[in-house]
Amino acid sequence: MRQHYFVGDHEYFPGIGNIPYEGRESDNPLAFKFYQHDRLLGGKTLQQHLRFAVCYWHTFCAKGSDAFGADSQTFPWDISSDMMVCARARMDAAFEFFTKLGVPYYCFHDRDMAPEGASVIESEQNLATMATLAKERQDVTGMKLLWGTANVFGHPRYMNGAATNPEFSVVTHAAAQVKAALDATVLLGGENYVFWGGREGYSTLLNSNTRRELDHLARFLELARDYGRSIGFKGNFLIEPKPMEPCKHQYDFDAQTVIGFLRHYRLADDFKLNIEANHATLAGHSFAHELQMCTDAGLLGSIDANRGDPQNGWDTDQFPTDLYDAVHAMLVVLADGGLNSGGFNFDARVRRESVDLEDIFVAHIGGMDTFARALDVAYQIRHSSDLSARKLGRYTSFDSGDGARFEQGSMSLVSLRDLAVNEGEPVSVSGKQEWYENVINQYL
Ligand code: XUL
Ligand code: CO
Repeated sequence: MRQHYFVGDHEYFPGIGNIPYEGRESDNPLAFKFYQHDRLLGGKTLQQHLRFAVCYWHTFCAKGSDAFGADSQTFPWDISSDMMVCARARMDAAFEFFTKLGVPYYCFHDRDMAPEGASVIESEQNLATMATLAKERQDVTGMKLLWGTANVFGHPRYMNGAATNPEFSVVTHAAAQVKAALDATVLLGGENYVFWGGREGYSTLLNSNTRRELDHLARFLELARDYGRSIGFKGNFLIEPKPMEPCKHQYDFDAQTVIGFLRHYRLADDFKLNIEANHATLAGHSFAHELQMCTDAGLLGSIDANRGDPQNGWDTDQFPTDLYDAVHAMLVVLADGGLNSGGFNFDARVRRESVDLEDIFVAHIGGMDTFARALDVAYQIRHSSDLSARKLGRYTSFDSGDGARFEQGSMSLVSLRDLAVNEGEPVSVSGKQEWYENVINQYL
């Protein structure tokens, strides 16, 4: 039986124990119906396939406020006007939650874990203190850090950007935060380090030199990489694309934009991408499309698992429950050989109206069950249906003869033209989209 953890005699989630696997027949809202962490599938346990992570920010910091209303949720770890006292209590609650839920990983921003101080030095000390405490908790529980990051978008000093701010003194503050967050990530054995460029974009071209700002962003990332490597960070640096919100236009718009940026600035050896489902849909793409663009480039780093709302045009960060969407995502992940050093981080929050602490458990259980089930379905589709073979079969005309020579680059435009003349009109070949779609439903 796995051990859950709480400090002293203070339990933040009383009445909730380790979340068990009870199978599909169970009516228990606090049990997994599909996620059985030690079940083997294709030589790996579900835990190894899915590498779930809980995020610190939505789960232990966000309290249900929106643009029109104040916090709707109260947390028992907000116990003092001294923010460091709250930070310690929040960390105890977080590790109790992680271990009761049974996830192997968590993720954090500097400011989720430790409050900003009155100076750079005080902020650094706050984070170092909390990271040391987190290290102790990790050692006791076996919890691991999937990634750390710095919140260089929330403070008003970043309103015109962090690394892309037109004012150099703001860039230096972003650097101070990223340095401290890298120090904490390395101390905690973080497997990745994320950059989400919340304010790295512009509101109007009238006041923005986009070329200079992009150069500054690349230079900043280069310096962060060099510092990270100098202190022993061996993991991937990850960029998390998002097209808009908070900026009208963000420089890390979508996967292909980021891949082009990384290659242009020669950063693609150290940086990969962290794909978030709701960011994909905001960019007008599907979640699976963004994952596919990354795997095509060999640059899929990790995943922020959530979903948007089809009727809303903003980042609602809901827990993923759409099985159909999750199956499409898992097909791409499995075709890429799995997540490697990435994971499924629930960058998601319960709704403003979900005010019971239990709701946080229920939400994560739902997300984990969704991906566990999607993994199973996608695995069966890959191994029992002939979907992959038929997809491969669509391209056989490039496997030999002139098609193969074209792929190898040994044909000219004129020789292609001559073949068109000689062979006449091609026979039309069905794309069979409906057949492919029916296979998904057959296995769901
Ligand atoms: C914002 C978002 C962030 C990043 C980390 O939309 O997704 O929480 O994941 O900064
Ligand atoms: Co995210």
